[in-house]
Order: sequence, then C-alpha cells, then structure tokens
Amino acid sequence: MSEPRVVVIGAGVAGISTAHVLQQNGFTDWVVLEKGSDVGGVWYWNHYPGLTCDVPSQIYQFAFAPKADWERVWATGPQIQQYHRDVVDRLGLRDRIRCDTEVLAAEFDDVSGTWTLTLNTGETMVADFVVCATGVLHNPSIPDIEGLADFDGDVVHTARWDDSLVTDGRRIAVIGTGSTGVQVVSALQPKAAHLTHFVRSPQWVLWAPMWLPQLGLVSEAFKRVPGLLDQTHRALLWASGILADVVTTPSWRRRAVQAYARLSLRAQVPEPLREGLRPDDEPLCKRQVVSGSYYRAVKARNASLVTEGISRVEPAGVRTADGALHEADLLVLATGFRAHDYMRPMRVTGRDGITLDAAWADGPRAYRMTAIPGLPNLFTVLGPNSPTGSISLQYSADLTAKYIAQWLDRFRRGEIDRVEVTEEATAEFNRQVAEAMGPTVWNTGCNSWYLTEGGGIDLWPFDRATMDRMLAAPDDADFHVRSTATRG
Ligand code: N01
Repeated sequence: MSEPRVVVIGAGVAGISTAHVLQQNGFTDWVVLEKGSDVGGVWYWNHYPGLTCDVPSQIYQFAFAPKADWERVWATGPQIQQYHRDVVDRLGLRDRIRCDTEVLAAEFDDVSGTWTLTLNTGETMVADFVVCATGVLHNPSIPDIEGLADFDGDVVHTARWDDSLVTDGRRIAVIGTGSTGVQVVSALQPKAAHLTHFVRSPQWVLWAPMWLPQLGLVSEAFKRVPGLLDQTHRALLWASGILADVVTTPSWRRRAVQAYARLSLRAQVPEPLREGLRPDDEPLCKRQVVSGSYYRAVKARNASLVTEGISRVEPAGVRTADGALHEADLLVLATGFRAHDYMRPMRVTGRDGITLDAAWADGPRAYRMTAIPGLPNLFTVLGPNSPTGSISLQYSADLTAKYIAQWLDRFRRGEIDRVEVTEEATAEFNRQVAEAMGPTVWNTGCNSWYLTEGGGIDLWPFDRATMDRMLAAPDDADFHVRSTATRG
C-alpha cells in the first residue's frame, strides 16, 4: 500500500464533493487548498445584493448532506454560503482545508512522476495527484471600456462586491443582462435615486416567484418522515433530467418553456419598453435567466433601460453612442466571468514541458470533464463540458470525484503510479460532444459564455445516464497507464 499524496485545489461545490469522497474512501494524505478566506467557492466570492440561486435549494445541495429546513424554495446567496460552511464542519472536513492559500504554479516532474505546487505563501508542496476543483465562474471579466478608470464614483464588479458600498439614494448604472445583472438590478432599484440598466443584448427572463418560502410543515415533514428528504432529492434529480432533455432535444417541452419565456415578457412589459427587452435569439440558448422581479424593476419610475451602445465612461457617468451622458455615482459591472480560464491564472506545466495555455489555445478541452492529455496524474472536477446548463452540478461533481478515487485507489494498492489520458480518447470524446451539440438549443445561434475560443460549446450535451456510464469506471484503453511493475 502506498498512500497517494493528493492536493485538491478549491473548496467550492467541486472541492467539497471531492473532499467528501476522499474521506469516505479512507484516503489519509490529502489537503484542500483554497485561495479565498472561507469555503463555498462562487458562494464565497459572490455576495452582491439580490444574489439568489435560481435552482431550487432541494436540488442545489449535496446528496450526501441534504438540508431539511431551507428558508426559501430558492435560497439566497448567504443561506447557501452558510450551508457550505455547515456541511464542511458537520462532516469534519474543516481541518483538511487550508484557506488563504493560492496555488500559483503546478509543475509535473517527468522523473519522479510528481507535481510540485508553488503557493502564494512561498511554500512548495509535492503531490502524487492534483485535483483541480477550481470552478468555472470564478475570474471576473472586466470590460474594456474606455475611461473606466476615470469614473469619479465607485466602480464594482458583482463578483467582488464591497459590502461597505452605499447603494441607497444613489444614481446607479448597471452594465450586463445575464443572471447577475438581472438580480442586482432587481435588488438595487427600489432604493436607488435612479437606476440605469445598460443592456447590450437583452435576455429572456423566465418569471418565477423567487421569494417563495419553504413552508414550515414541509421542513418538519422532511425532518420527521424517514426517507422523505432523500426521496424528494432523488425525485428532483429525476425531474432535472427532464429539464436537461428540454435543452438537449427539440420537443414540445422545449417549445412550451420557450413559449413561457415569451409570455413572461409579453405579459409583464408594455411596448415600447418591451422592444428593448426582446432578445433576437431563442429562449434557453443562453444560460436561462429566471426572476420574479426584474421586469417590475425596469418598469419603475426611477429606472431606465439603455439599449444604445456604450462609447465610454466619463468622470460623471456613462456616455452612449448617441452622445447622451447617463450620470451616475455608482457603476456596477455585472459583466460576467472569464469562464474558460478554469484553473488559470495558475501556471500549469505538464509532461515534457506542455503548458495548459498551449494545450488549450483553442479553448478548454478535456476527456469526460476530468482528464487532460499531457497532464498526468491531474484531474478536474466540474472541468470542461460540465453540465452548467442542465444536470445537477453537485451530482456530477460527486460522480467525477468517485471516478478519480478509483484511480487513486489503484495507486494506493500499488498497481499504478502514473496515468494520463490519451490524445485519441480525448479527441473522440470531443467529437462525440460536437456531434451531440447539433440538436441542443445552445446551438441555435446566440453568443454567450458557453462558447469557446475555438467555436465549441463548453457544456454537457448528453443525458445523465450517459454521464453515469462514462464515469462509472476508468477505461484503461483510453489512458497511458504506467503500472508500478513495468516502471523502468
Ligand atoms: O454573466 P453573463 P453573469 N458592454 O456572462 C454584458 C451564473 N449565475 O454574471 O451578452 C456592455 O451571463 C454581456 O452582454 P453581451 C449563471 O450560470 C447563476 O450575469 O455580451 N455589456 C452580458 O449581458 C450565469 O449564466 C446565478 O452582449 C457588456 C453580461 O455583461 C453565469 O453565472 C446567478 C460588456 C454578462 O452576462 C454568468 O452570469 C448569477 C460591455 N463591454 C449568475 N461586457 C444563479 O442564480 C459584458 N457585457 C445560480
């Protein structure tokens, strides 16, 4: 037996899932490094006003740590962040997680077959395996708008919100119309002196009552009736499979959801405002935005919608292409993320000096979301093609971590000491992905963070059964596996 030294990078949904699997499988030499000051990942970094998860809480949770008494059907960001803290404490994972520890570089040594990690603390760490659980929506995308640095008021990106910012009674400009922009506009408009929403590309917004409480009697039933919480979670996973079908396969169900999106706009917004809010693309093509309050917010007297392009930012506000100056005291950038960075800016150098930047010049690419040619003994959890638009993230993180644990177990049993996915298997997986993207709604012609530099769509186009099958057990034919017996 040779216990693998494992470093997991990131303590968000993917990292906590991985930690739980390592713990459950009796691995003893592992640590989670987290650059933030607490666990939670996106839920740690994002705390802008209005942050709510648009996936119901009873499914947006770990199957291994179900929570009976969510306060709301769609929990708020702080509630979800607290849940992650509680799970880590309850499962005894806290001691394994080193916060405020960023991995700056990871380099594979061909001779020893180990990874050397360089940390922000000045330390180095040697590992037999690295698991990158670094998330997708992590690095804020700051728009390249002329004059941004000259703005006299406050500028803040939603993913790095400053809780000391005063928002009430101010003139607020918000740029961006994704899920974040819609949430922050809805939250800030009621108490703003004025709110201007800059909409370059409107998005379809599905109406849903996001404020709905989870009834006390439901929470009590979950606590008292044996198996009910678990069964409900399973039922919701099954139902989310139908949702995945809506985006992956053309059907009357897709058309029904799209009709509902169009109705949400038509029923709530009169012309001429409706014109500015009507997208050109099909509903569901981008990550669907869900809100019960956005249209109310933009219709309010103290709000204006600006669809004219932004030409520059000036000290007093935002100048649009028509020459108008929209004065503001606070500029909120709800401009999204550099979604395809994944573990970067960490510098990753694999076998034979192959760098991740070079390997991913045309966009992120992996085998079954988890293995990358040229990077032996390194895996990703919620890596490229993860189902951010369909299947439960917690489910796929758990499944992927269990898959990785099987490789670690073979190392522990002394069978192998090095494993690297082949280029052929990765190319074949990506060919299957591209083919399966054909009938998906994501392929109907819209521009979003789903699209990669090389023109691919960075999502999971298959159903959950396919994911189960692909990650059930490692297939040696898809890997260069070096057994300890043949090590020379
Ligand atoms: O980011 P986005 P997001 N001038 O990339 C605009 C998840 N999430 O943070 O479309 C003007 O969707 C850009 O315009 P355009 C969820 O998966 C989940 O909102 O490029 N506008 C777009 O409107 C989501 O999909 C929850 O024309 C500029 C916006 O900025 C993902 O996070 C909540 C611009 C960026 O939209 C990302 O959402 C929140 C410029 N120079 C987020 N540059 C849940 O509830 C960019 N834009 C679970």
